[in-house]
Amino acid sequence: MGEVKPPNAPVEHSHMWTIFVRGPNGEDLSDIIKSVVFKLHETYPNPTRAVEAPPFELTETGWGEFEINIKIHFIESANEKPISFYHHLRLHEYQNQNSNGVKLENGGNSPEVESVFYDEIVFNEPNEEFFKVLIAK
Ligand code: SLL
Repeated sequence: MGEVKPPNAPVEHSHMWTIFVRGPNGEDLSDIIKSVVFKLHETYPNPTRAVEAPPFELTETGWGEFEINIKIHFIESANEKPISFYHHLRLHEYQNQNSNGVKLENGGNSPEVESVFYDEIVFNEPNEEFFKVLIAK
């Protein structure tokens, strides 16, 4: 976190992190997604966080490693079951290093690390209304 550490963040929190669900080009998916529920490690206050509007993302501070459960609820008219999966968060001290693990001279601590997964959701036999929404994208 360095100097951006929020004044109310507990001392043991080493990182600020953001988790998000978005289109492959960063596009807003609110015409397809109604809400995204992120279930955080049980040590967080109110660990079940529902994001009901875009951007479907959440920023927190923390430490260590833990799984985040992500549940995507689709728009009501789609009549599709929510999908649920996990993202493993690793909050450690990352350093710029080459492929042999040798630290780079000008590296130092990298201020930001990204771990982004691309996935494709296939809707089998979507209803007519949802089909129109999907092909309009
Ligand atoms: C670990 N098993 O030891 C994990 C636990 C828990 C992280 C990590 C926030 C809440 C708090 C938080 O980051 N919890 O203030 O504890 O790596």
